[in-house]
Amino acid sequence: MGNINASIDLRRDGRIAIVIADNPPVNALKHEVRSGLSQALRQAGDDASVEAVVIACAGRTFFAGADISEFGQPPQAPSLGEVIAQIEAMPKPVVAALHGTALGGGFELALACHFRVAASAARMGLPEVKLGLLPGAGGTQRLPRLIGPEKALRMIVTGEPLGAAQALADGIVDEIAAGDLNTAAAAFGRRAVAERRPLRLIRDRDDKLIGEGFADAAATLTQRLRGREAPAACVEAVRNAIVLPFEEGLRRESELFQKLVAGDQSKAQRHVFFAEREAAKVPGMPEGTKPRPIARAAVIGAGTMGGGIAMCFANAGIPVTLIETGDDLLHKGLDRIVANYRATVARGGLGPDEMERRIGLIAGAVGLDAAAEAEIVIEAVFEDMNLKRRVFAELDRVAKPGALLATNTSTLDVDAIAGATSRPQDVVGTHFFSPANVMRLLEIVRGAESAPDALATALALARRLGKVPAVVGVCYGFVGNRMLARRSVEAERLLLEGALPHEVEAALVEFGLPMGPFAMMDLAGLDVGWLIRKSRGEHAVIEDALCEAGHFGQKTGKGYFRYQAGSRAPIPDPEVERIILDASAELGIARRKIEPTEIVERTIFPMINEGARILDEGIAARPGDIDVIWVYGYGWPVWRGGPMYYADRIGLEQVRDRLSFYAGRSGDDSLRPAALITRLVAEGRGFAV
Ligand code: T1G
Repeated sequence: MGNINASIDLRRDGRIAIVIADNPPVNALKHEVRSGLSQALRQAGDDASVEAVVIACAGRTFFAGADISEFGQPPQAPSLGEVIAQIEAMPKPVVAALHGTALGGGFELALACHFRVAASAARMGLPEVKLGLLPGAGGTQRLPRLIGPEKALRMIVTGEPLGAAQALADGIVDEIAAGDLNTAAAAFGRRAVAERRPLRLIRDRDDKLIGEGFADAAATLTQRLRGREAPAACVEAVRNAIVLPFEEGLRRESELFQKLVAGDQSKAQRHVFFAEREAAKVPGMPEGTKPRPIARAAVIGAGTMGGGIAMCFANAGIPVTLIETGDDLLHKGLDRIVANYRATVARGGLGPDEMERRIGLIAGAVGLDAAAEAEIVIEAVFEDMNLKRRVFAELDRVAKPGALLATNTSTLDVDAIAGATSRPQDVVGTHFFSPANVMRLLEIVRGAESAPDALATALALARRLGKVPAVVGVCYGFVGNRMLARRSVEAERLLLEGALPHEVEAALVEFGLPMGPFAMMDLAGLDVGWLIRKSRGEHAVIEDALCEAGHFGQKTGKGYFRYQAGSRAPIPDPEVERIILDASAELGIARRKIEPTEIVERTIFPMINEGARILDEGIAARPGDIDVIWVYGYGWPVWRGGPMYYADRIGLEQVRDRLSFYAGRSGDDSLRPAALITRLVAEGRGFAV
């Protein structure tokens, strides 16, 4: 409880006024915080005994930005812009004391202060673009004036924060606090007064506003951000800083911001922001459930997935043992890891010393006994139930009591795997996505007997590995792959009825996916699915024919597309088109022109339909969990919010009616609208509303 209002306290350190905000958990700049700040600044400004002011925050971080949950609500004064104008009008030095993550509006507020003192571990940045926005409180006009347009644009378009040391080097902060932050900030204020340092505002600087190289930097930074509105708006706003007077640039920034905040893309990205945080909360998890400690890990299987998972542990500083059945396979796996790290270093994504440190955390071993010391063991062997059960039966013998036993299966029954042990309460699924050291999603599978603290341990581990967790129940393919299977069936049908692989790809890439079903299967390898179909007695007319013709995908240089050596660019293949036309003819199907709209509907609506079944069965707890799985695991465009959010946006009635139409035309009952969709439409509701 502050003395200005519930969130703001005004204290004194001699002749220094210290304004302290306290709005846990991240000091979001909600209305109460802004009005309390405004009052405190007025008070400190009017008090002749105050010679300088420090703005600081209690808790784990300086202001982490505007309160995202206030967006779309009626604006309440003072706005952040008004508080910032008040700071700039202060007749005495204002020093921002930065700790934790000074982000968005919080960092913009700091840029309006005369000086910035940071804790050594502080990070600062403008991540608004990740919410489909741009910095709306002057960041696009002040930051370029401080560090130059190119550097500013990089921070704004990537949304990535800077560490305190780099911020000092770039002249963003004036000092790194040696001891207590607020004390250092107050001392800095005192020195500024004593040395009569000019109260120079960033808004008045233009010596760094050089436009040379800006256009190239903008093109490079935005080339991979196809379909998104916010990056282009960021470029326009920063360009304005170069060509327009400050106030005009500020006015334009605000116009661009208002347009984006009211737009569909930002609403979708804000949905994903909150859904991602909700997904980490497991309904029914007993209050106070503590995760088990993990100091050491083991990974069984040094294949592509096993190697990537081992890198996740090393990247997080956790020692890991990679275990194989023989030296050859082990060294092949370790060599692949070293090659991956070397490639990252070559791209400038990692320093050579840091690479050596991480490689040093990965040990290799032959035989499961090497897993005896680990607090977590992740099995990543070939996708075969008997093999996995054998591994778990052996792990049950060697792993220490209380170790978390996890399987990286992407489809199989986790309860059946757990059943091979005497400790099913310690078994969960941890489904990583390829490449495991890159993809951010971790689908955590809750077995029928998984203990709450086993789940809590997997969730806490996901955070340590920098993954976005989503907890799902046991069923074939869990959430993501189960929905994907529906898309694959329709994708094959589209080819039989008249579409060609490049047309399906084009429609889904235009929709915003990084690639369509066929390029994705070529990347994963068609032989994997072929073997699984054979083991389940299932058939895919065209894909089976391609496999029989040796078209296994990128690994054989040909799949649904052809690939030139060293390139992943899919090239239409006349041989594939011949196989497709022959298959249609054999089935007596009269081919027809299929429009992109139909391609999108027929590949996405069946997934939404399956998502509804998954929700109804309780395999996923919330529609937002499904959205998070698709955004972080399958490249669903974040600015479309996820398949379930998308369904609500276009209207469930539309989805229901199109599904009914396609079910009727194809005779495939699995396309009939799921019971949940029918129910929600009848109640005039959507998945989330
Ligand atoms: N507004 C509202 N709630 C927020 C919030 C925010 N800015 N940031 C976090 N929360 C909630 C979050 O939902 C969760 O709630 C809890 O705080 C802990 O968050 C004008 C327009 C700061 C790095 O984009 O990146 O300023 O689930 O689990 O992992 O230009 O939160 O507990 O109920 O994420 O330690 C710009 C967003 C806003 C930063 C901390 N700022 N936040 O990570 O905790 S736009 C951002 C983060 C803006 C101006 C513009 C992270 C974090 P709950 P958490 P964390």
